[in-house]
Amino acid sequence: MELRLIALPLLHPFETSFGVEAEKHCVLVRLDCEGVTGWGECVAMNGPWYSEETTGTAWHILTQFILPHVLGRDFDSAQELQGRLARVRGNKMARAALEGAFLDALARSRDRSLAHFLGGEGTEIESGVSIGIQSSPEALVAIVERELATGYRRAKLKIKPGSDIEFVRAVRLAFPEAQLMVDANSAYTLEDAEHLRSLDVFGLTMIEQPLGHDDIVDHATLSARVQTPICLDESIHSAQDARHALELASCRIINIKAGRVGGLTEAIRIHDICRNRGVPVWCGGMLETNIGRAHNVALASLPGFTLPGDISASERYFVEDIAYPNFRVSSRGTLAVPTTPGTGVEVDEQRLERVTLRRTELVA
Ligand code: OSB
Ligand code: MG
Repeated sequence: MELRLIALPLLHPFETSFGVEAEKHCVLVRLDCEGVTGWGECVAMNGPWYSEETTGTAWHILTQFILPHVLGRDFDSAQELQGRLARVRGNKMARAALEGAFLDALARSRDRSLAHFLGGEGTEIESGVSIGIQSSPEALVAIVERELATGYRRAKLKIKPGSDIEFVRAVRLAFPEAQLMVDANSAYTLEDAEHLRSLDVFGLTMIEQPLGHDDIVDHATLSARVQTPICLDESIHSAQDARHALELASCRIINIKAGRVGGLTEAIRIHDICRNRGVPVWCGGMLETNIGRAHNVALASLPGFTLPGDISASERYFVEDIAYPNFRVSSRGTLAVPTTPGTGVEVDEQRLERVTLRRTELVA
């Protein structure tokens, strides 16, 4: 087992209601098992702004509590692996990184693509873009124009108080027919319900996570007060959370991120719950490298992912990635699902070495 902390400069700084990211830091897990290698990417960021996990906490939990507990053992399924980790509370992103590496290795050992291994059916996925907060509505319109011209199926606009209604209005006026949505990353409270209701006139597909990062009660109240469907991201950490949110009518759509919910297995459980209830889901993103992006593409190939995901072409994110081939967007706004074994991407060891800040190895 190998753990690496890497730093990759982003092509463009990414601004959300919780801050600006200029450089992507993440922890990567490599598992060498019986002749195959699997890679997993931890989506925890540098600071605890999206969730409480960070690259530092993930490193700590993986090296102290997760990896030593599974090192040298045999597992035939991700369920068995997760069973071994049942004692570990929370730390979903750390846990998901290991499960991702394990599933990549397992799919490779069976000579199957990760997508097929997970039950994916599609040969391509619908791709959307997530656009950070810009300095002016005009600047935002210019970026949306470029992205839609590339072919992306929908544009997600990051919003926060002071950078919301006028920005959305400008984009909607410029692109009357485009599939648009917004993501507030918990920047509002229930007191802003009337304000958020003024978004209803723009025909947005959804408002993502307007209220508290851990809330599902106020979201239910808000959901009843606005016409635009509410989508939850930050608040959903498990299949149980998803079930609770749907029972309370806190949301009508769920953004699924394997990292946020403890791995692909739990992500698929949420997919299944939503599919049974006719609730649409889509695959979120966390500015992943091609390793995490490939895991997302595999997940998004499952049949319940009926809305375009935040899985865009590799070249939107980094000057140079650490795994290849890059994901490219077709003129129809889709990404091809790899058919080669595992995730379908291979790590460029030299490139990886150059961006590594920290490395450790555990040998059975
Ligand atoms: O809320 O969906 C989010 C990136 C980092 C943290 C949280 C979020 C995001 C994105 C980016 O929206 C999606 C992408 O990877 O392109
Ligand atoms: Mg979000």
